[in-house]
Amino acid sequence: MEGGCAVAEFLDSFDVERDALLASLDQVEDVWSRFQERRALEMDGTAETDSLIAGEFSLVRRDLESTEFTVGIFGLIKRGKSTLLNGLIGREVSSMHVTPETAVPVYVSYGDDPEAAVHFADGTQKHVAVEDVHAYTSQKTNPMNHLGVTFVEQQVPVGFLRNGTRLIDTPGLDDAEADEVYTQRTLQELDIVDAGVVLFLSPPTVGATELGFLEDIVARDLRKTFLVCNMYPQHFHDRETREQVLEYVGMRIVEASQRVGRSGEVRIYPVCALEAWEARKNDDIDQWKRSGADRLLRDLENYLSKHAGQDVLDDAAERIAHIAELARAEVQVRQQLLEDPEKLFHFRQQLDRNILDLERRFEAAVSMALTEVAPLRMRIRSLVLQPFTRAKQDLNKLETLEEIEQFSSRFRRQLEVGGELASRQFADGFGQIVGGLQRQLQERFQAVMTDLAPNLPNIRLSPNALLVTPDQLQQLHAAKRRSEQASKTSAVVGGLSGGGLTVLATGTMTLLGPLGLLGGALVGWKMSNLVAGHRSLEQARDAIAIRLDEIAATMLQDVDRQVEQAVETVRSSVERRRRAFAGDLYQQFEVVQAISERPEALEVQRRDAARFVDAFEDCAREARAALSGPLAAVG
Ligand SMILES: Nc1nc2c(ncn2[C@@H]2O[C@H](COP(=O)(O)OP(=O)(O)OP(=O)(O)O)[C@@H](O)[C@H]2O)c(=O)[nH]1
Ligand SMILES: [Mg+2]
Repeated sequence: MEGGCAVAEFLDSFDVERDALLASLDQVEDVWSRFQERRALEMDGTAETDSLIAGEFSLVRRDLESTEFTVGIFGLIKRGKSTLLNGLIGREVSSMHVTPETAVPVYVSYGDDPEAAVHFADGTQKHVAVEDVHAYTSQKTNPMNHLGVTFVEQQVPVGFLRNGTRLIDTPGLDDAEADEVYTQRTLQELDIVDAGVVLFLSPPTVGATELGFLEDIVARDLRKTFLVCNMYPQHFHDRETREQVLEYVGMRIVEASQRVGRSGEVRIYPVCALEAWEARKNDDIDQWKRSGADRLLRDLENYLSKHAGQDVLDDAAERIAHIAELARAEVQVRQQLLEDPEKLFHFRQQLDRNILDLERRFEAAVSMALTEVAPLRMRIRSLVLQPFTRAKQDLNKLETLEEIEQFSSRFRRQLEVGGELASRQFADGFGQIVGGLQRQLQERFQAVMTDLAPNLPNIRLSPNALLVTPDQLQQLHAAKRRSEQASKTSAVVGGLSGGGLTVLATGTMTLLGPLGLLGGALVGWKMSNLVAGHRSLEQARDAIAIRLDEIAATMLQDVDRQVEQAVETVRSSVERRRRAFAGDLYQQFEVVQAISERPEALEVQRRDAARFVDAFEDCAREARAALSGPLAAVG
């Protein structure tokens, strides 16, 4: 049933806006390629330079086309998370049961045909039939996750997921198998998802665990948190009882937020997840509305399109306008030269000087920025080492081989989680360093352009333009895949892709790879072999202590290697950008020189340049105007 059809309204408007932006991107690209064709004709056989503008086209297109909004569903065990997810989707994508059920995170996103893949801790994945997914996600068939699954991914043809919304069901936070580090890690996901749905149970008590959990939740971003009081029918349909329950729960939440010093509006949605699920099965729209899921879904959609979605659109519109302005500036350089070809010689000398200067300044900026990498590397190294220090202390307290075995599986998880935290901190830290570098380079770039043609309007490059070339896009994609895998692998619930993308979009292509995965896998097979091979407790302990050191050393080597790679990527991309920039300019000069040698062509070319300047100006205006359409009316 399309109980979600009313819901799709917001997404439609997002899609309309996105299509409008893609159309205006096409337009700029079209004008640009006509301009390039001209240039190619004039240049007669000169290899095309690697233009800043061409690189930007593919980046903006990618960011617009691959939008992803992640909504995580969180809560203590048996709060009806899976039932709510299934209700929202209208299919049984996650199994439900009265006893602890969800053993691993379940990701659901859009696909024309239903499809499922299971991802394992060793980095492998396996495609399975959608009907067989529960064999991996259920506590019954995969108790204590002995299959080593990190998450399960499903694609379903459900309309409202089509714009890239991804839902994540998570195991209960207080799952007996989970330890503190695991729970903290899940809670951190709340910082990364675009929106979080947090479930509480209605029968009117909020226990100490739930209250503690609540404080952790409300200490975070309240705006994107949708608190759901999942009600059993007896409360749900008796209006007075329902209000009392809501008031009670509401008061506990307000108190909790006061304790952690948070203020702001707290929204609580009374929902009956079971009823929502049944409404979907029975295709009963009235029941669906009564269940409260209707309102929750609408508000969620509304929130996503107004915040996460609007950010994506605004950013793209601005970047498209910038590309058009950059192109216009490039034609304007040519226009000015055509006006007075006598100046060409003078300009060229000036450029020679400026380029040399630029080269020196770029190099200085890069070296300065990269000195900040050393302290960051130290921080990451100590983060990676933390679990080892604790593990060595714990090891001495273990009394039996069984305990050692349990210890090894717990340690493995801690390592995965710790590794993932390290990756994320590295991405943040490195992103800041690169961001600072970009700002400096941009100023240099602008200074050269202004020196060269003082009458040009300010040229602003999007932050990507200086550091990323089209052939680096591949690296970028590889890094993104790695970072996604790293986050999904080790976390209870993934969703780094939202955060990962943001980091990458600022030009960082250097997230640490799956450290946690590496550590986890090392511990996994090395430790179990050790325990099996040693009959005495002492021997096993000693062997493990030695092995821990080995694993730590391997991980640190991996950190160093990856940090060096990151530094190298930045260095070489700055160098490439600088060369491309100079190449573009010199090419312009050559074109103009060729034209000015044929006076009869000069007039035609002047008119032509003026037309291109106008065309790019129109493009920039239209890109900005594309957003003042339907969505602005909604907001
Ligand atoms: N009566 C009633 N039962 C519900 C409601 N929501 C969920 N349930 C039932 O509660 C049980 C637990 O639901 P699940 O969806 O498996 O809960 P969960 O939070 O995913 O549980 P874990 O994954 O084990 O943490 C199931 O038997 C559901 O049918 C509700 O609103 N009313
Ligand atoms: Mg569940």
